[in-house]
Amino acid sequence: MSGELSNAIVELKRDEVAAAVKSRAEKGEDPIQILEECRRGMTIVGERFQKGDYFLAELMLSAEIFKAATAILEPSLARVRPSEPLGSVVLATMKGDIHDLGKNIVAIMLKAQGFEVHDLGVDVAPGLVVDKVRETAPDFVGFSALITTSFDSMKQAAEMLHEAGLRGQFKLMIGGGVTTPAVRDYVGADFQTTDATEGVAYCIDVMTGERRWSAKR
Ligand code: B12
Repeated sequence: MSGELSNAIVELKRDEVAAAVKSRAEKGEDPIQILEECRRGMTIVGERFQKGDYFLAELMLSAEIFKAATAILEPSLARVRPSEPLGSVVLATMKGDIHDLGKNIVAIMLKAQGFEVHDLGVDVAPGLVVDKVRETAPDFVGFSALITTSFDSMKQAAEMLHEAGLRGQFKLMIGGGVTTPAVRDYVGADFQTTDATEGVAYCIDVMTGERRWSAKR
């Protein structure tokens, strides 16, 4: 069973992916596990693109297939929704980067856990983040990065937030396929992950006062 869904993504079998995701979700399988299999398929699509076996058209088709899978899973991902907001998060994919599939999953999962999410979208100028932080005083700012050229805009935003005297008021987290602990340090972020579940757990831990993540770093 495992691997079949990833392969169907890699082979760009739109209907097969949708049918498998739907049937597994209906059987009550963990939606995060299903998404993780889809994400693995997307990584292989990326490798094929890098090797020149796939072109932009295939990359775009894979994104559509993944988006449809997320839409099928959204109701089960968003099932838990406490009434009291647990905290708030400003999310963005920064200037130079238009990838948003991962960011959108993080947004769905954060909302499901009771966080208020201000999603600024993609290709976001650093100044817009500063404005939104000033306006909403969030507990977290999260940047999603899939392309290395956005590292500098994430860093610039962090520096601008520092200069505006706002940086001490929230935790800065970064995520997305190309991020690493070294990128976290370059940007000046507090936390980095390539796993939405870990990112959400970090936010919950910080809000509930458990700082076990800082011990892990
Ligand atoms: C789909 C895709 C596209 C789609 C994006 C559609 C969309 N709406 O997002 C399209 C076709 C538009 C695209 C365009 C391009 N792409 Co592209 N793309 C991909 C691909 C195949 C999958 C990315 C993806 O969505 N993965 C699935 C998601 C769910 O995974 P994820 O983002 O990592 O998210 C998970 C976690 O990381 C985490 N997470 C994500 N963000 C955050 C944020 C926070 C705060 C937290 C806590 C967690 C978190 O949560 C998610 C779930 O666990 C990757 C390959 C790869 N290895 O990833 C290439 C890839 C990212 N693309 C690449 C490139 C080169 C491009 C283009 C430049 C191609 C071109 N020549 O035009 C353009 C870029 C344009 C731009 N300026 O951004 C390269 C980047 C190389 C690099 N090192 O910089 C990659 C790696 C492919 C490759 N191997 O060459 N792409």
